[in-house]
Amino acid sequence: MKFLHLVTLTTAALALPSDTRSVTRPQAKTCTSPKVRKNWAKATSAEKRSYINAVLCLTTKPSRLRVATHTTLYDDFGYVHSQLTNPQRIHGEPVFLPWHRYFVQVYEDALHSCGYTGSAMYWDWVSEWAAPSKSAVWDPVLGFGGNGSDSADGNGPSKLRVVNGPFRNLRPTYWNGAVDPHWLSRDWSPGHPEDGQPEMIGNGYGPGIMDEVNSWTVYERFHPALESSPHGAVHAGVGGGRGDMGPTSSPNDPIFFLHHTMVDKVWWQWQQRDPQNRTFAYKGVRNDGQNATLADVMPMLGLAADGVVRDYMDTKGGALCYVYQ
Ligand SMILES: *[C@@H]1O[C@H](CO)[C@@H](O)[C@H](O)[C@H]1NC(C)=O
Ligand SMILES: *[C@@H]1O[C@H](CO)[C@@H](O)[C@H](O)[C@H]1NC(C)=O
Ligand SMILES: *[C@@H]1O[C@H](CO)[C@@H](O)[C@H](O)[C@H]1NC(C)=O
Ligand SMILES: [Cu+2]
Repeated sequence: MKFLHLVTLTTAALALPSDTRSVTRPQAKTCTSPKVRKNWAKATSAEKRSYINAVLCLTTKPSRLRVATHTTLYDDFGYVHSQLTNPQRIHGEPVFLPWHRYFVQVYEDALHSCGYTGSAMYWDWVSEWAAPSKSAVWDPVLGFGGNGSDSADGNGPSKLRVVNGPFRNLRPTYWNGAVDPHWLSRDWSPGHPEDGQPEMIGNGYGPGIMDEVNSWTVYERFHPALESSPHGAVHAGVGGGRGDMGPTSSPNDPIFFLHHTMVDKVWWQWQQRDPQNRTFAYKGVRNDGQNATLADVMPMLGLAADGVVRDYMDTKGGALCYVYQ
């Protein structure tokens, strides 16, 4: 099964902020005490509370992009991801992994500006594939709330509002590329036991698929395997057709960042299995037909400085300083 990109863009692009700014390369620095990224399920209550409060705080900070009125720093993430998907510049090509690695770091830095002192955290969907709906990440108090509801909820039938948890009153501005304020939505894919398919497309990110993904020894085969299933299956399993994790504005759902931190962890583990060969392994064909290189620029549209791929390959060098637990 392939779950490539889920929803085609139909909405008109908003005005694109200037894309001609210069790129800032990080100062060469040594990473002596890397931050440790944790599994949400194993974090303390205090860590979870602090993370959740910082996410809510992002909705009170001014937008860095100011492309539409009444948007916040929270909305900037969905906007940037959406704009870079239409036309497609960050999926289905080698930059998928380093771009999302950088994006998660930009988000972690934004959480720090909101008082959070910890590191990005991940949802370990590999070990929870058989019953993903039971994961600690969906806890209504110390988590992200659960499935959306199709009862009258103020969103209309096209989006299923999340009605519990700390984000039940979260109101993202964008849906795909359009201004369309709505309540945070999820539409967990139901299981189909008759087809042997568990809830939330769990078999798309279970150990069988992961063995296959991890069996690739070169980046140009490993990257597309990781991007389709598990990555795409988790988006589709959580977002369904009527949830924020489906469309190109998927960073609207705060679980996006725990999902992408896990994607990053899978890549990191693959790099760690042969650091000499794999830390800077980066190859494949870009969507513009050119060969990818470590000098490729990763746009952030003003949310942060544009980055250079080379600076985001090693999590303990270049612009980064973290490891996974
Ligand atoms: C999520 O909620 C929707 C709407 O009620 C429902 O159709 C779907 O089966 C639910 N998914 C799961 C996995 O419970
Ligand atoms: C790196 O890859 C090459 C070619 O695939 C292989 O011959 C070599 O043994 C690998 N190096 C290490 C340290 O595994
Ligand atoms: C990409 O690299 C391959 C060799 O790895 C080469 O054969 C091909 O011509 C290059 N393509 C472009 C568009 O430069
Ligand atoms: Cu993405």
